[in-house]
Amino acid sequence: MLNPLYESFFQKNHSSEKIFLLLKNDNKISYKDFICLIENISFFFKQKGLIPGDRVALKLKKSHHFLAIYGACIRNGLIFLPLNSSYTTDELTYFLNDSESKLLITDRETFLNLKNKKFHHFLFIEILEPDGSGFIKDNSTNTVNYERPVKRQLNDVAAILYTSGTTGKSKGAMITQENLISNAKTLKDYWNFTSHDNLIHSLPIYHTHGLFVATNIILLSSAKMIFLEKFDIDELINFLPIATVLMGVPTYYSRLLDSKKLTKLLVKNIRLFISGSAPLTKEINDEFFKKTGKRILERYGMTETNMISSNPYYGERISGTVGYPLPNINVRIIDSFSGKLLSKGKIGEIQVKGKNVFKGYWRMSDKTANSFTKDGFFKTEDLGFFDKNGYLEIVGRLKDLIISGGFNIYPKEIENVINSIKGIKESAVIGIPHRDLGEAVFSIIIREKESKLNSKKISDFMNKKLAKYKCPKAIIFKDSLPKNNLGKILKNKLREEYFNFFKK
Ligand code: MLC
Ligand code: AMP
Repeated sequence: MLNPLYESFFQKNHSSEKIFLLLKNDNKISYKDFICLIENISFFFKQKGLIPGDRVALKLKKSHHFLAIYGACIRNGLIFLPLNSSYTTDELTYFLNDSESKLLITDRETFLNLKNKKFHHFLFIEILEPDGSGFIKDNSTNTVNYERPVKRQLNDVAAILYTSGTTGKSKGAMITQENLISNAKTLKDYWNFTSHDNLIHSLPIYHTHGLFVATNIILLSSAKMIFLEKFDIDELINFLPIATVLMGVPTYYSRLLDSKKLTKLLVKNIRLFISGSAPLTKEINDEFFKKTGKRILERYGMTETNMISSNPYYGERISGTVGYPLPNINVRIIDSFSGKLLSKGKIGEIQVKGKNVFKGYWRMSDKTANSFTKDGFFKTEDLGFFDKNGYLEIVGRLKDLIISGGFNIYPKEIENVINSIKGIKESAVIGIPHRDLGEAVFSIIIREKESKLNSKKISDFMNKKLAKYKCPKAIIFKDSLPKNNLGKILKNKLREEYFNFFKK
């Protein structure tokens, strides 16, 4: 194949009149029109002088243009680099510098905010307005793009997705063509997707879940998506009767359960409810089953590995577990101290090997080396065990990570920002249970003696520096933090102390 990923996901739908996306106000986009848009953008990239391997960053609201830019990057061998649309200018500057992106496609406001920022390299910025006007329309030609897709190997990097890290510095996970093709094929078969499916898509598309899991499976199956700008419970409920599959984070299901409109009749056409990105509690899964008669299928994945395990489509779905390792993916449980392989029932680190596992972290060879074992397994830093029937259960994390509504937040990054405020002595950021978000960010702050800082001032500062979802949902002031003999903050103790804070 000339360009395996492009051919598998996009080229195959080239002349299909079938609907790919159902948008707001009953607007529809066929596969044919979608591919035509990709070809236009691909032509523009070529004219701009972008060459294979160049990084193309995107900070945009969700739209079909976003997906077409993904396709055009794959077509031209460019590395697709989607970024959270709520990142602040400081966060964005880090990603653009670190990745040495050649092109950023963004909205007008971000363009203006970046005007006086310094970059380590030459960066083009193109504006794309929410209605699609901007560089695509300005440069669109009605001529057909006769250039063939750029030749790519399976091992070539197709995308870089940034994931935060324990040190507070984000790492770019390099995802290859093979990672994406192998995982989408596996999931399509495992979850029984066909061209008749109609997926409700209300996830963000800058993360593995909404972009690779949802979109790639639909493209591969030549199926349809009800493509919603964001998660909105009323909109979702309106579309449930005409959809066949819903993919979401646990918050979707807890919010659905809160709605009086959730009935067996409403979801009668849905053949599959999938949950992932964060733990789905047994209570939510069981309550959902009771109310709808449908058992949510929980699966487990990571940016670095795509999807790792899933409850079965046909067999029994066990709530509280993330199912079996997917076909051709090797999953093992290792004792993190001795490095020994553990048997069923024993808790240890989940390690993964297979075509789904990423190539490494962008320009961080030490971090990459530390993330793999000598025999090539990726260390997830998630803790779990296999039960007696071979179902994987996740019980905790070795990494100091908070998962809030499916977004990953590393406390260190938040603490660094809090501690940089004049008048703050130290701080601890923890995740505590929250019914809607699963976990919520919570900060405990120690001020300098004379400091007059209040929580409003601290919040205002943080909102300028960090994307909103990372900012603490509550700030508490204390005189001191509990520490061990080595001076390390005892976060477990704090988690215990504030466990019920959001339940009040
Ligand atoms: C929004 N806010 C959040 C938040 N989402 N705060 C904490 N955690 C979150 N997840 C904040 C906003 O900044 C805003 O702040 C306020 O909450 C309301 O914003 P909103 O846009 O109205 O939020 P809402 O619609 O309620 O969003 C909740 C959500 C959303 C759960 C629908 O967060 C979401 O779509 N999550 C999905 C994340 C995801 O796709 N993860 C996949 C990662 S890939 P303020 O202060 O302005 O009120 C991965 C691998 C794998 O993990 O296995 O899949
Ligand atoms: P990310 O780095 O955003 O890709 O998030 C990956 C992390 O999300 C994993 O390492 C897990 O900790 C967590 N995760 C994903 N799916 C699940 C799940 N079904 N249950 C529990 N944790 C999950």
